[in-house]
Amino acid sequence: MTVQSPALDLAGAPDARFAPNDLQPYWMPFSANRAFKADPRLFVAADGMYYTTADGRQVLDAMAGLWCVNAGHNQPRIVRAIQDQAARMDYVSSFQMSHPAAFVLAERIANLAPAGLDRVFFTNSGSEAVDTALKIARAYHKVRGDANRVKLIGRARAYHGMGFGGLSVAGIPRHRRDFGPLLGDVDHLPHTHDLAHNAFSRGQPAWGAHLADELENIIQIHDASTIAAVIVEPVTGSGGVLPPPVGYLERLREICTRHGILLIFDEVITGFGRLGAPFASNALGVTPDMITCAKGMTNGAVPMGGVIASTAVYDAFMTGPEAAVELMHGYTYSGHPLACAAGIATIETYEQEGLFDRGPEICAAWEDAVHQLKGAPHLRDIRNIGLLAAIELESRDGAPGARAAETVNRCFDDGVLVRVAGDNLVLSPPLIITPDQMGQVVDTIRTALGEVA
Ligand code: PXG
Repeated sequence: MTVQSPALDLAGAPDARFAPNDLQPYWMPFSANRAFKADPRLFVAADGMYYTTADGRQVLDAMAGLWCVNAGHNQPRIVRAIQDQAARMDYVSSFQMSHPAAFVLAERIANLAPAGLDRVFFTNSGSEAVDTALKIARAYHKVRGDANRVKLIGRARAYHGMGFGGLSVAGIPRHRRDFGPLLGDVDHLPHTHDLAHNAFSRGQPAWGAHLADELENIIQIHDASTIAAVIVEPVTGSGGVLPPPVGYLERLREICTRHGILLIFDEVITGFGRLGAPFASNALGVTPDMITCAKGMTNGAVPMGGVIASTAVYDAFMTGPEAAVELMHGYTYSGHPLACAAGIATIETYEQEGLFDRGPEICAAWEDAVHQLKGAPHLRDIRNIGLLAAIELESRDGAPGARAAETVNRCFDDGVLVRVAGDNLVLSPPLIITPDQMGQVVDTIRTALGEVA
């Protein structure tokens, strides 16, 4: 069926070349294309906490774009850095050549990451970061003469991007369903969400550390000598914001170390300030062997991702002939000059605005704000950690997710951008959100919940 696009009011488009005549050619990602094109939702400008829509409305961005604009939109320092770099040098390959900013950014990131994690491999997205980390894990064991270690362990409800590697270790069934066969040598831990034990937790739930022991069972089945790596999001993000139970990540760390298995934290969402510290690993005091990151790395302004590896992992590769390529992997745009310029300016912005230092204070205010929703209609759970939160709603009979989707649409009409994940409203505002804006988010959700059936 062809849907005719309605006429668009594009008063906000800066240039006639950017005003579409036809919405059909663009096959939109993760979108209901026909519904969107029948009723388009276009944004034309952004600043700080707000988007401006094509019809001139201001919308408070309670999602930091898509979990990425951690310092708020159009930060002047980042905008300027991108403009300057584009005018100076548009592109240079990273294969057997490079440019200074790539080294500066790697050094800055290494300084932010927990001690021992100080080698940075650049990618262009979180998906590429995850696939890169999984490949490094397998190659690491191989280069050390342990080539039998190939199996990868993920977790239920996990999101690790859309590459075949990331999808294979991920645990959101609807994402995996249409694309098999995925990688075969994979198993999954159970997730940690159980409302009988951890409903309405503030921060890390007290119950659930023992669920990490399931890794011991998985190891028994497969034998440790076949397992390359375990990958988890320290806080499950897209799967509905599930903070780790107290002690859970520590146990995973201990079990992996004992069995010679690499532990990868996928910090694509939790990295760069989301938990009030540079990484969740810093905030939660557990250090993996590799961190994958993206999103907040450039404040969303230029696509970029990366793998932060331990010195031990890196050093394992630095053993053959010096003229030989140690890792046969990389992308045309690895360490792209615009992304590196944006990345350096982003870290400077986080530091200048004190977003890491003020983290604990902002996160405490956020926790108080979202838990004020308790008592609103249809609620099953409220949970939070850092500047993340999920409001879980009762499912409507036979229509899972419908009530949450309607609520989110009402919030948008009332000027607040919230995201839906199944029956959850998920929130991930920029770290510059003020107490008043937190209040607006909560009031808007409360009103919307009062209106939906
Ligand atoms: N890992 C994690 C933990 C993520 O959240 C990725 C990897 C992949 O990153 P890229 O840059 O390749 O998209 C992500 C991305 C949603 C949603 O609906 C979340 C993401 C992407 C798209 C939609 O919450 N996270």
